[in-house]
Amino acid sequence: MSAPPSGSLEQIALGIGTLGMALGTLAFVAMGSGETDERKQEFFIITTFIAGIASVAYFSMFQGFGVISVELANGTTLERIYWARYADWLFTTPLLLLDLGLLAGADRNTLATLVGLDAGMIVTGLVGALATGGGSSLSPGATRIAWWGISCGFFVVLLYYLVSTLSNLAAQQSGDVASLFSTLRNLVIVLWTAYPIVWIIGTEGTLNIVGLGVETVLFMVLDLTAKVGFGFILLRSRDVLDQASAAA
Ligand code: RET
Repeated sequence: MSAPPSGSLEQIALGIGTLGMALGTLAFVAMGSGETDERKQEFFIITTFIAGIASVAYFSMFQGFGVISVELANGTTLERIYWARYADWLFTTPLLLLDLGLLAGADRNTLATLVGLDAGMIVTGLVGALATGGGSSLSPGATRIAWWGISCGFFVVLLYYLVSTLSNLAAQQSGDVASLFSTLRNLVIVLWTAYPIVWIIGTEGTLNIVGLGVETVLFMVLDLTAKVGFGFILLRSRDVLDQASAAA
């Protein structure tokens, strides 16, 4: 627990994030309310939870909960590290992959592999965000960057699964499903790749090329697009979801 966000840019970004996620959640509830097909309901339920979890995470960060100061072994203090992001991502990124996996018609093993790689990526990213470098032969900065590298390792394998196994499965689906899958997969590849970049150039990576205000804005825009934008593209395509669930 810590003080509420100090800078106004940080505060505004977290406020917009909270509102955007809450509106997204309500919109997805409304879009799914008339749905009677159980298979199609899965997509609505998963996507609503993605936005719902993020609304709560953003509201907590907006209120100053979920942020911690990290004292590095060299005496520098990183005043505000938002650990709440990782709590959000730990649940929501596997759910996003579940949406994509169900669309592609993936089996349990493929889904479990994707979720496992994803959890590895988020948890090692969290370790990097909290690492002090104490007890390490590396400098604090290098220690944190090493964890970033490990997390990126999980991410690269995850991307490989998306473009190979999952894309091959999706290619066996109807033309509409395959094309919706590739739109969403490309969106995921581009947006998700931006996260490690923002992390490393922001406060977590200790490079401090961008300050916390700008970093918070960038994560907010990415989070809204990767969750609410992704959700709208997926859920507005009802007839395509019909075909996806008919094939499952
Ligand atoms: C971290 C740590 C550094 C290395 C890597 C990361 C990847 C994070 C990703 C997050 C995606 C979040 C999404 C949220 C949705 O709203 C954890 C920043 C590789 C890919 C999609």
